[in-house]
Amino acid sequence: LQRTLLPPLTAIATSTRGFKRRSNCIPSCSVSYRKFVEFALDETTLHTHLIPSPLQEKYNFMNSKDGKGTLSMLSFEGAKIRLLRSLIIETETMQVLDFTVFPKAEYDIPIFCANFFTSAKTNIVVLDLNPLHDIINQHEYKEKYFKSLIPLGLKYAELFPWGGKLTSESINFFSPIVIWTKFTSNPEKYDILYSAFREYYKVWLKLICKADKETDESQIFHNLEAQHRYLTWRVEKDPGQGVLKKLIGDTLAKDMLRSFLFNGVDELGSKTFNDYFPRYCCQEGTLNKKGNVIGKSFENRPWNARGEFIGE
Ligand code: BLA
Repeated sequence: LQRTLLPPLTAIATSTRGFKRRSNCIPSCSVSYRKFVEFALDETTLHTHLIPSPLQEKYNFMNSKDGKGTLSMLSFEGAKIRLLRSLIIETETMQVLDFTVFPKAEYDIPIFCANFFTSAKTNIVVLDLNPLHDIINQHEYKEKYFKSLIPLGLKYAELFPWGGKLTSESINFFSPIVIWTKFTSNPEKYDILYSAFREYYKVWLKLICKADKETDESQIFHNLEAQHRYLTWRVEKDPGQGVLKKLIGDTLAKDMLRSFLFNGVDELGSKTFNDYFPRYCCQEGTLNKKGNVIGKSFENRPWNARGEFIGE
């Protein structure tokens, strides 16, 4: 089935792969994130059946406003997968991958998250199995999913040094094996990033394959609310928003964030950003758009080699 779904992507790939970027090649074009998505889809369909998401019809391909860039979107659903979606942005100066898989609320497994931003100068990378529940204070959830993965995290923590300070709230959405890094463009690093992506994705697939369906209504609600909180955070605070707005304009960018990238934010719950993140509320009670009431923290990796949180 997936093969029959791939042609649009492949067609787009062939039409853009050989195009003029090649002649005025800049460092950022040494990477294409298409093979990452192709790997993930192939690997997923080895284990489970994927069907196209209803979102696919509306969100598939767009040109940027200046006509120089493309945005390619794919989305699927599966028996245990609420939404698997990817966005690839390719312009003359930048390559972006935003690939996330949201499990259904009956499963408390982490959210798979790969966000890679590549420009001529720099790469900004987040690759993680974002925990659904608090792992800093909740040992049970951490033991259940992350204990056995610490060696994997350590291997890549050495290859990809900590990317430095980040919005402090983000750390609650990251796991002890998060790869949060920045590096200057370099083909070897992309190869390592590709292996990391494949390893992390395979590990995540194992988790979802093994996961038993939750039947306790209150636990399902707890999972649902955690996913809604996550979506609410990302719709509001995703650092990629500025780039998206520049490429396709405010209205389309907003629509893409709410209805495609973080689909579910308007359906899975009714709490607002202020309900979930009251500390972000400024004095007048309106949201601080600049984003940094809490500020940036964690200059260094806040987990030790045993995967224990050592941030303040
Ligand atoms: C920067 N992206 C960042 C940073 C993080 C992330 C932590 C560092 C700056 C900061 O913390 O504000 C990513 N943050 C995440 C993720 C989660 C989170 C994945 O909380 C999940 C819970 N990045 C993208 C996309 C684009 C992008 C799609 O994922 C572009 C379309 C760009 N990210 C981007 C840019 C920066 C950035 C340009 C640097 C600019 C900045 O720091 O604001």
